[in-house]
Amino acid sequence: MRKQIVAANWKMNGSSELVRQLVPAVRDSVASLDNAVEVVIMPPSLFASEAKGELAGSPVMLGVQNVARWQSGAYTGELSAAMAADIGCHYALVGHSERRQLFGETDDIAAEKVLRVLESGLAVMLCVGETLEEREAGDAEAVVCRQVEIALSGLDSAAADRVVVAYEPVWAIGTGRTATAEDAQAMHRTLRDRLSDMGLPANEMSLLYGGSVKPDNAGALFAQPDIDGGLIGGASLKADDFIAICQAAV
Ligand code: G2H
Repeated sequence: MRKQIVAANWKMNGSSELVRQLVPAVRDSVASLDNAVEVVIMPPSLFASEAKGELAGSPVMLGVQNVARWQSGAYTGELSAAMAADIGCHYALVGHSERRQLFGETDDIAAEKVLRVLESGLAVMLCVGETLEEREAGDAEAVVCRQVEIALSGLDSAAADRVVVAYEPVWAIGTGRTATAEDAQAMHRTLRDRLSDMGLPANEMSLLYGGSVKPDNAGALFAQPDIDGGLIGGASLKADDFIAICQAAV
């Protein structure tokens, strides 16, 4: 049985007040899910310690949305994977399309970050996904497979149990457009086959879908055989919506 995972990516949203409101609400609601779903909250890093405090004793996990590709040193403004591990995070996102598009992160940089995350003892949530132009050109599968191959090229298969891949078609992010459950399933199947070709234990690895997941489409997406949960942006900022999405993954 693969782990079902629902992760909240707050992006650059929220405040201390939102941490105090939303994190306890999620913590208390998912307690009734009996660990059937691994729930992860990734607030802005400045609020991670405060969120960790709210999660004391809870199985809800904490993550960061980005890490540096270096371990430590003179990199003003950067935060390392080791620092995230130090304050009790379990996960780090790598390769989100907003990092790729707005901050010039390449597949090679994503590969370096994957290694830093795994060296620090954290689990990595690697994001991949094609743009609309790439999909319309018929290149979606090739793009997504290239992204995963390069980013995971240094991966020792023994660490695969700390690797989650999130397929997030760029055209579906924050747009209200979601891939159909069938299209998303097809890409997840392709990804799983490619991970297997890479010598990884693909059938044991959780693959998430992300891109405008909402309470009303989560059930159909999560019912697909190769979709093991979701990475949730906008809807993770509303407690009721996020909790409903977590419940849809049971
Ligand atoms: C995709 C997703 C979370 P949203 O970026 O990573 O955001 O659900 O707002 O499309």
